[in-house]
Amino acid sequence: MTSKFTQTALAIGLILTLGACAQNSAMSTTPVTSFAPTVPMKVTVSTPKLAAGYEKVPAAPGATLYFINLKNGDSVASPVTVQFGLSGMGVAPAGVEKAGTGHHHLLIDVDSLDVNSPIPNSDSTRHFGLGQTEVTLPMTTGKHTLQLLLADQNHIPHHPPVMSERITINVR
Ligand SMILES: [Cu+2]
Repeated sequence: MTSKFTQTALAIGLILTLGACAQNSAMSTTPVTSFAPTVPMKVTVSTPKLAAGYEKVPAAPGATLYFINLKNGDSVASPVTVQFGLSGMGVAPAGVEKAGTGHHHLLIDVDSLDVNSPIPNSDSTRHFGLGQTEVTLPMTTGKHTLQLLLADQNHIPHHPPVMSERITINVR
C-alpha cells in the first residue's frame, strides 16, 4: 500500500517535471502572452429563406471550415499567410452555382454579422471569389481576430452557416 502510494507520487512528480520542461522549451520560442479562447462572433439566427424570397444554399451536414496554418494565440509576422481548410464541401468561384460548394471569406476583427444577407465587401470582410484557398495579407501590429465564412455564388452564407472557429492572432 505504502509502496504503491510512493510509486504514484513519484510518477506524478515525473509528469509534472516533464510538463514543466515542455512548457519551458515552448516558452523560449513563443511570447509569454496567454490567450483565452476567442469570444465567438455574434451572428443572426440563420433562416433557410431570405425576406426577399431567396432560398439559401443548404450546407452539407458535417461541413467543416478551419484554419490550416494558424491557431488561436499564434504570434506571426506581417504579411500573414492564412490557409483556408474546408472538408465536407467544395470550393467554387463566385457566380458558379453548384450544389455543395461555396467560396471563402475572411473576416478580420468582425464582432457581429448578419448571415441572412450578402457578406459585405470590405477590408474586414474579404471575398475569395476566384476560388482561392489562401491569402497573404499585410496586417497591422497587435491582436486581430480571424474567422472564415463560406458563402454561395451570391455571397450569401449557407443554411446553416459554415464558419470556422474565431481565433485571435498577435501580429508582431
Ligand atoms: Cu463572396
